[in-house]
Amino acid sequence: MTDSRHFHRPVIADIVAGPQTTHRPLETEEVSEQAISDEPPMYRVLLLNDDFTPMDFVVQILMQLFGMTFDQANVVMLEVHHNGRGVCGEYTREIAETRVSQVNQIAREHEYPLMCVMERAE
Ligand code: TYC
Repeated sequence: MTDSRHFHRPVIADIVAGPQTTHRPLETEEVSEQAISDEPPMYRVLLLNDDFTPMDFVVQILMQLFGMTFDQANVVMLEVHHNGRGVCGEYTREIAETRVSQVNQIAREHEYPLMCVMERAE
């Protein structure tokens, strides 16, 4: 004759607590170590201030090359104008390099000294 009290039957509390292992489900905001190491390094693309490039030109660059709205572009342009530098966006290395080249090439074609650079993000 079997005494069922000696066997552990799952009860509601067990189901709510989940499996008692060292692993637990990730919270929605968490990212696993594996996922982080799989991500490519990111680079910030920055515009630098100068005294000669027209504000309108900078705004057009931010809209055309960085997909900003007119309002977003004005915020970033004024950030650069007042603080010396501002972030256009964060990209993987090749995309960041392409954006930097495009900005610098267009600026040179218009004979403006506008400078665009990139740096590793975090
Ligand atoms: N300082 C420039 C001016 O007064 C405007 C400017 C803004 C230039 C941003 C470069 O990245 C820049 N005309």
